Amino acid sequence: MAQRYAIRGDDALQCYNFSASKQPLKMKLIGSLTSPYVRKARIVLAEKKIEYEFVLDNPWNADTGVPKLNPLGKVPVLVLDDDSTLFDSRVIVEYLDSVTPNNRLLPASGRERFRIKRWEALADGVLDAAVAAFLETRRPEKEQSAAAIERQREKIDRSLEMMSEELGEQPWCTGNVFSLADVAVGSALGYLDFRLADINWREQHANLARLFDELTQRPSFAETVPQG
Ligand SMILES: N[C@@H](CCC(=O)N[C@@H](CS)C(=O)NCC(=O)O)C(=O)O
Repeated sequence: MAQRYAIRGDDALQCYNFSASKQPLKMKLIGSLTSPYVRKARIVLAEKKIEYEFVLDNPWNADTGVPKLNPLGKVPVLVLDDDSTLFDSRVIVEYLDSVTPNNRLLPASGRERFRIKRWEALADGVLDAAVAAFLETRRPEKEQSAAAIERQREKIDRSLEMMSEELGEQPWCTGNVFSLADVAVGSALGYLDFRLADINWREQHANLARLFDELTQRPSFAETVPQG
């Protein structure tokens, strides 16, 4: 099994590592322009300079094809050259980081790898809470629960507090090197601006604002700002 994975990794390297290559594009990312989890995958694809086809599909639409690719009915889904699929975003970004040595975003092993994965879990948890709070506000007004929204917002507040404390004055989340932690945190902060703009995280956490400003200068972030 491990060996097959390595072979697929090598194939992928040959197919996708050359942006000027005439090879047909075989990797497809299925997702929407609003999903922050899809954005995370798109940022990684851009940072790693991997060519792919972006197939727009909103899993909330009645005619969505997403459940055929992912029984959970969620995006992103990555369809590989042999038509096998990968989900969710954490699995996809780890796979993408492994198929080419360009701009590594995660060390292959060791404590630093898990420190970065913990940042990603924290940022994705902010997204889960923000998505839940946003969806609650989309329910008919008399069915909405203020307590449910508040519970999610407390998770966001506590997590931003931890991010800010751990970032401190470092240039990037885990120190001097840009990593998957920054991709995940940037996607989460961008989503708060997009869907829960009344959360004034910039005023409370000036260092997160400084990090976010730096991230938004990168083409990978600038080209994937949520729309819709
Ligand atoms: N943990 C998943 C979360 C993916 C997710 O929840 N995606 C949302 C879009 S923002 C979705 O597809 N929702 C459709 C649904 O829940 O039915 C990941 O990281 O990929």
